[in-house]
Amino acid sequence: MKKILIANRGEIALRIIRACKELGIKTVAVYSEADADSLHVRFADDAVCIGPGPSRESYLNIPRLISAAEVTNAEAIHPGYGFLAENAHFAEVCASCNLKFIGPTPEMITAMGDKSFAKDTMRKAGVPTIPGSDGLLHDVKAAAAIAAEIGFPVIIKATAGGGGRGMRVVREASELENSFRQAQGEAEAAFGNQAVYMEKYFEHPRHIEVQLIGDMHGNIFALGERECSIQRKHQKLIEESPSPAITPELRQRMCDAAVKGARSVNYVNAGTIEFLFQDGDFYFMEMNTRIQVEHPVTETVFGLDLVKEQIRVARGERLDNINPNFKMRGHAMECRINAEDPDSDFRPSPGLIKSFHVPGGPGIRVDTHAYAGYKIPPYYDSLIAKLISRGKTRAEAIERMERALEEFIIEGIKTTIPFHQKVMADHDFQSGRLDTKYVEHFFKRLKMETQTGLAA
Ligand code: MV4
Repeated sequence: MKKILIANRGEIALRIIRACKELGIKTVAVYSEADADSLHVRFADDAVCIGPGPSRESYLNIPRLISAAEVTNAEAIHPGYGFLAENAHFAEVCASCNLKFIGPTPEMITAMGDKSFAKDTMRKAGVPTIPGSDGLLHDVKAAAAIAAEIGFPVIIKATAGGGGRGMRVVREASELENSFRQAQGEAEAAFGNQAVYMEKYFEHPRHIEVQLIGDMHGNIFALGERECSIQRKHQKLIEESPSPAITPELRQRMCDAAVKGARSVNYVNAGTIEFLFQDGDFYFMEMNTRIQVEHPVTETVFGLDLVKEQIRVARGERLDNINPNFKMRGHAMECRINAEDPDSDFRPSPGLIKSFHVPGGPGIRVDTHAYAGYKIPPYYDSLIAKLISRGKTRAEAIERMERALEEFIIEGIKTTIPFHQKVMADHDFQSGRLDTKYVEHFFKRLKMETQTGLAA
């Protein structure tokens, strides 16, 4: 593999270019007209404009991406995350054009993209799943029977959904019929597929996921867990590894379950199994068939380069020859620095970055495509930097994060830095008391404090 086209933009495009450089592989950047000044265009060996046209659509234009690979003689395509990373059709087109798709097979992407089928597959492999319909719900009667069996509250999920899209919580029997029909209708409108399934609803779960990597020779490794409970509207804001909730025994069981599930589908390349964790038990939720935004957290505690490993396994190399003994050390944490105003409901804040100073020093890593003078276009997600800290202990990772957040200077736009500073100083966060309602409760507490402050 001598040349890879990167079908993405922003920090992940740079991240992939870095891995390629170290492996001696040439890179091709693609860019929309809005991204002509981007660093991925500057740092790649070749760059092809896949605009003009509305900016987001450029990176989703399969014929243009394939043409760009053909004219530059690229042999493989790395999709990054988002855009076409979990598009089975794209992976298939790549294969039919003799371009290696750096990721799992189209069949696996399709299988794991169907959330009910993925859950069935995992249950049959012996992975714990959430009690529920064990397959699709065909009518209201079936929905009522399952709900009566597992008890309210229940959640109805679109099988074509995922990542929090197409879900509906039902708290009592009287709401069931309406909710069922609404869920079906919304699923049809959003995904062109009305199929839904049902689960027992957990009120205060944590989101904990296990990183996997598999090669083409049947080797699959679990690289520990990431705690991802700090999210808002299904957008993660802070991730860390290890999770403060996970004991070595639990980690072993979770990793074993994840490997068992992945093995049952002969999984190859990087993937993640998301678990819902509550009251000491974990349950399969979804499998992501891509490299994720938060992969640096795992890289930091394992001391490896996941993007390089993705490329190596795509070349057919064996993982057991690369690193037979993956081991976790210390603690890592990631804050997503978004161009958003945390004081105004995280409203996007695109525009010109007037000054930009990146923190450094011991235990700090910053993955970013931004620089002073860079203009953040309004068309894409608002991630502008990932700030990753490492420490011997969780406390040290937090101290370094606090120090780095203070050093990070970004002028001209609003960012999530002040939010992260408040979270790092929060007692609940420091003691590891987290769940998926953390951000919501954090803002409620903040509001109460301001109100009592005003009253006094
Ligand atoms: C759930 C749940 C509670 N009970 N399923 C949201 C994203 C998608 N992967 C599944 N999600 C959830 N499924 C049951 N049975 C709560 C959520 C959920 C959630 C999960 C992980 C992280 C953040 C979340 C925020 C709201 C709801």
